[in-house]
Amino acid sequence: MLVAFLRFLISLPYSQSIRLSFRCTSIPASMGSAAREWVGFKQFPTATQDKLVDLFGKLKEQGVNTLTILVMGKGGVGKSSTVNSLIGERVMNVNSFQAEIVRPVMVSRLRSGFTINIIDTPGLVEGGYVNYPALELIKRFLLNKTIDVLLYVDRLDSYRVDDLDRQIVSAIADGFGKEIWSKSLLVLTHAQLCPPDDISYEVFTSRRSEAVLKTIRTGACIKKRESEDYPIPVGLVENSGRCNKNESDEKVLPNGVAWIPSLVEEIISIATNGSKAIVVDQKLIDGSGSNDRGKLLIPAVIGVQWFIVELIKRAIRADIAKGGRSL
Ligand SMILES: Nc1nc2c(ncn2[C@@H]2O[C@H](COP(=O)(O)OP(=O)(O)OP(=O)(O)O)[C@@H](O)[C@H]2O)c(=O)[nH]1
Ligand SMILES: [Mg+2]
Repeated sequence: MLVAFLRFLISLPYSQSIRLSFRCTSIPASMGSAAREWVGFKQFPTATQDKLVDLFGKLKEQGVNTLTILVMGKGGVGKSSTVNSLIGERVMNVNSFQAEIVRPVMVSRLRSGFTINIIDTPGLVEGGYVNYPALELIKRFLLNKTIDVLLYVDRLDSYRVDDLDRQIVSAIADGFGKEIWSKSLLVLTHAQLCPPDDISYEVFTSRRSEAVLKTIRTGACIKKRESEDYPIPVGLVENSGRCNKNESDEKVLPNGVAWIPSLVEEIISIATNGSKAIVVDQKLIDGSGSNDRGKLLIPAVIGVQWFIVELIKRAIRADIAKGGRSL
């Protein structure tokens, strides 16, 4: 028992170093594809196209010709499906049963001088823990890019939030600075749902949204004043081909909202909300996130471990000496 405990203690710095070296492995960041003509745009119903032309036109009036959207969230929540829905093309593979992408992918589309970049990313949870290597990959991929909007994706039809959700939010804040949350939109997929018997769709969506938003505020340590200055909007999304449609053939939610133009409107309102876009430079990548701060604690942790091991060794030696004498 004692020997096993000693082994465990001695093994800690080793396992830690494995984890760090994995995190720091430099994998060349793909720069993503160059902007192609946005053919998927024409696949949207005319009513949606008209609304989008109007929205992008307003952006261009403000001198904004490019919009870069980062999509993050746990695995399987519908990140890639949402990218496909927004682009109107099946650009990302979607899989119900396993993780589909292992590194970030940027999709760029060009329409009438306006470029939309959407960066899809691997899920941020692996084996029940925050997937720090994935987060590191995402950061490196984003080097020299500017993020206008973060879509933080989760599911509307999950009923609970737990500590892992808070940890993910916290890891994003540590990795990119908590300011990234002032550029974020909470996207809840699977929004064509039937709520439990006793509550309406509106009440269900607002309760679920508030639960996730509260977790974001706690996880990213967002102060009340900050959350009032830059409230995080919520966008409801239904990616399924079975999504109901209105008379104009637009995909609509149970509350009647045509969600694609509505989501794009929210995205644009965040991009132009007055808070600074997130510039991912080398400083931010090398930055002093909590994990990097954690690295500074490693010598202290190793020191304490060494001290404990020495104490235990001495106790064992004393024990053996005592045992020897009693024989
Ligand atoms: N009904 C419904 N299914 C959805 C929705 N969004 C995604 N799905 C399904 O959920 C599964 C996972 O979707 P993905 O888009 O691959 O999820 P992801 O977050 O990209 O997953 P990873 O890349 O593995 O992290 C697929 O079977 C999708 O068809 C939605 O809004 N409604
Ligand atoms: Mg995906």
